[in-house]
Formats: sequence, structure tokens, C-alpha cells
Amino acid sequence: MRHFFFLICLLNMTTCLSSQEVYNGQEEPSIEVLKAKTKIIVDGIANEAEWLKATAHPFNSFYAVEKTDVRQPSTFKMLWDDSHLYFLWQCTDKYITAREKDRDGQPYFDDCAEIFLIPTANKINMHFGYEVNLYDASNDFVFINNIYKNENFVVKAYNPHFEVASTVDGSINDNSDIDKGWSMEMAIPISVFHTNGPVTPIKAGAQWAFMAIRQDRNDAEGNRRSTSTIFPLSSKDQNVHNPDNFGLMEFVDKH
Ligand SMILES: [Ca+2]
Ligand SMILES: [Ca+2]
Ligand SMILES: [Ca+2]
Repeated sequence: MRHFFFLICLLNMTTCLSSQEVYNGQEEPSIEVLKAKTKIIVDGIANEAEWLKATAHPFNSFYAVEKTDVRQPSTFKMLWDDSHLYFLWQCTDKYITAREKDRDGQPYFDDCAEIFLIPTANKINMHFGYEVNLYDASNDFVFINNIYKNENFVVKAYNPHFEVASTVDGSINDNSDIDKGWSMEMAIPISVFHTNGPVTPIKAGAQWAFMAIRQDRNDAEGNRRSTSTIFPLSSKDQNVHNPDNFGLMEFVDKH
């Protein structure tokens, strides 16, 4: 983890979904992902010109908010190129919290950035998951829904190499002061999605299904929680792992 002074950019907070796609007869939210033309340096600082061009999408669907005063704003950006997918979280946070330091532990009980990816536009019952806290501790897995008798199956031994870096403007696990926030930059090699199955190769015009999440924990002890998602969760099943709650990303190559 690297600590830098940084400014959280919350521009474009009003922009959410860039387009609506019709898929399987239903309207699906779809977000355009620009192709990066120059290199992204994974240092937690979003000062690359490519990030400035990317649209900031707000995490404005809150659930599991245990205290109504903790609905902190945050945004999400995405980019792609021929070798990687890139993700950026920029989060206002008065109470920065991090505890987990081990891989495949419970970073989701901390301030945590999460991205779930289905490598095709179909809502199949499998996704790759990446959950990373501000110690850069990752819980990464392959999640299979309803594999047998409504049980889920999670392959936590999936330990791909990927780059992640975060910046913190505040004090971790110290609620005697008010923090400003944090950001996280992630670069996932496309090779880690190598899969036999109905997979859609990443190229301009292709779509994948996904869910992005911000976990906001606000006490060094316990799990006072506020969670926000990029797509609203169905009232039928407020489960972030349910692919029916996912939206689409569309890879585009234009500037
Ligand atoms: Ca950077
Ligand atoms: Ca927090
Ligand atoms: Ca893992």
C-alpha cells in the first residue's frame, strides 16, 4: 500500500448509465468502457489522461446501511486495452478501516473495493470475484451459483496475479479524527480469465456482465456497515452474487 496525499475527484456524479441495451428481450443497463491508448501506472493515483477521459459512475444504490448517516459518496471508472482490464474506485470516507492482511481472508469486513465479472454478456451462474481492502489484501475467487441443491460453490484457490494499489487520505482505524477518503486502482490481466466455455473475447463491441461494489466499514471493532453497488439490487434477492442483479459493460474503442 502506498500513502499519498490525494484529492478525491467526484466530478460527473450525476452520470450513471451511459446507455441502455436490450438483451434477451429485457432492458439491461450497459456501461461503455473506453480503450486506454496509453499506459496506466498502477499506483493508486488516477492522474493518467486516460482516467480523466473515463466516465465516473456513482455507487448510488445503498443497502445494508446500519446507520443512516453513513452513505458516503464514491465513484467507479473502467478502462481496457489488449492486455488488461482497469478499475478505479474513488471514495469519500470519514472513517477509514482496514484489518485483514491475508489473502483469501475477509477484506469485505473492511473498507473494500469489489468487482465481479462474467466473461460474457449472458447471466451465467459463474463469475470471477476480486475483493481488495486498503492493505491490498485480496479475496479472489471463482463463484459458481446454485451448483447443487441451491448451494453455491466458491473456488478461493483461484489466486491470479494482478496489480492493485491504493492511496489513503486519513488515518486507518482511528476514529478520533475525520478522514477524507481513499482510492484504489486495479489492473487485471485478461489472461487470468482463461476459461473453456461460452466466453466472449474482449474486443471492441463485446459485452461482459459485471457488478461493482463499495464496502464501507466504519469502526475498527465490529462491522458497522454500509454497502453500495453500481447497479441496484433486486428487491427479490438483495444478493450481490446473483447474476440477475448484474449489468453489462461494453468495450468501445473511440476517443
Ligand atoms: Ca495511476
Ligand atoms: Ca469507511
Ligand atoms: Ca483466491
